[in-house]
Amino acid sequence: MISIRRFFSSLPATEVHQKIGSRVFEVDSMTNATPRILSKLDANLLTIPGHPLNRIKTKIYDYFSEFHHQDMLDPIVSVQQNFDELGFPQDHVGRTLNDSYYINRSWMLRTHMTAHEKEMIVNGHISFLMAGSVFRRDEIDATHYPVFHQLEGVHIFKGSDYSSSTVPDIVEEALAEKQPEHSAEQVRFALGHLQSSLDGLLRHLFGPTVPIRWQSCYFPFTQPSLEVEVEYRGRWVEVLGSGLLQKSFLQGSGLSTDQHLAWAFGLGLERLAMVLYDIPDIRLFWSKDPRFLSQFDPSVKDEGLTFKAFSKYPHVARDISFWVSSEFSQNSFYDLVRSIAGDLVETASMVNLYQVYYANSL
Ligand code: FA5
Ligand code: MG
Repeated sequence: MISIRRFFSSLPATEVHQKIGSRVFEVDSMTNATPRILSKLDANLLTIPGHPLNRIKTKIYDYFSEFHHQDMLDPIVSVQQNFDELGFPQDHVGRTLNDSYYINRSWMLRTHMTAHEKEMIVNGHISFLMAGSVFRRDEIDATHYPVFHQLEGVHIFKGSDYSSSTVPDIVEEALAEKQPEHSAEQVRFALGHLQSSLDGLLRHLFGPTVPIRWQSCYFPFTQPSLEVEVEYRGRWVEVLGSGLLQKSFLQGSGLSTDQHLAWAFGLGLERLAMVLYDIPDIRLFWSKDPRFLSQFDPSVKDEGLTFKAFSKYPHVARDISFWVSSEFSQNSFYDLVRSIAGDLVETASMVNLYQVYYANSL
């Protein structure tokens, strides 16, 4: 980030603009995106071959092979795109400076990939996926990081698509939430299609027997809205939000009145990767440590791949040699380590034993 000061020396030299990438933005009272957060804009973890997020993204693209996909959308969006056109009420907590990163009062770092749905639909896409980084001001712990990645999917039905179909079990209570413009049959059909697509995706990722739980929830831009949890190694993890897009949103995106049935979902890629590869801390996705990167090298096969924990302290390699007397044993060495470094040393082990004999020729 480079600050540009006013050219006119008569004005105070306060920073009124900032340059981000090739764009210059005005700074105002809403600006709260820090240089550290802005430095993450170019990270592009999704494009690193072998990285766990890249692996999951690719599996999802493979599963929805008919869908157009896009993962190079600019993470700086307008407040209009991120909130207004999706029907977020003015007092929604997501809009606050406490929760979101603003470039200024008009521009922000997207908080979800849904911000791009309208531009994709306006550009004529009917079935599409979008993956990218999203930004939320949040607490600091092993499951929260201010930048994470979402993959969003949208499918718009054509008028003829829902005349006849087999309908799997759907969340019955969601039917009661239907939009007035939709008939009960349309909602059954579209929710059935959504649920079977996502159940299929989760089985594709986690195996055919993974327990999946659907429940009603709320998003301003979908109705009914549903979220999904999967149980993996004994715990339920919320992996995605979904629903039928609001008719008003679809029409605002330039669709005709008979194209008012569409589903959408947005899932958290870190959540899926943490579960699938047994990665215990969300910060590891940003690691440049060779002990992480080597485990997710593109040459490492995906089948059965799980993360092997390593010390949170960086690896330090030192070759030390010294003379010892014949009374010195392996445990004498460990005691020496303990008395000098205390608990800072996590493990010490013998990797090699050389016995050196000296012939006394004198
Ligand atoms: C959304 O962001 C909606 N835009 C999703 C959506 C899209 C709904 C289309 C309907 C239609 P939510 O805030 O719940 O919803 O986030 C979606 C997913 O992102 C969550 O299910 C979770 O997997 C992931 N996620 C949310 N917050 C975090 C976080 N702090 N850290 C990691 N992953 C997160
Ligand atoms: Mg949620």
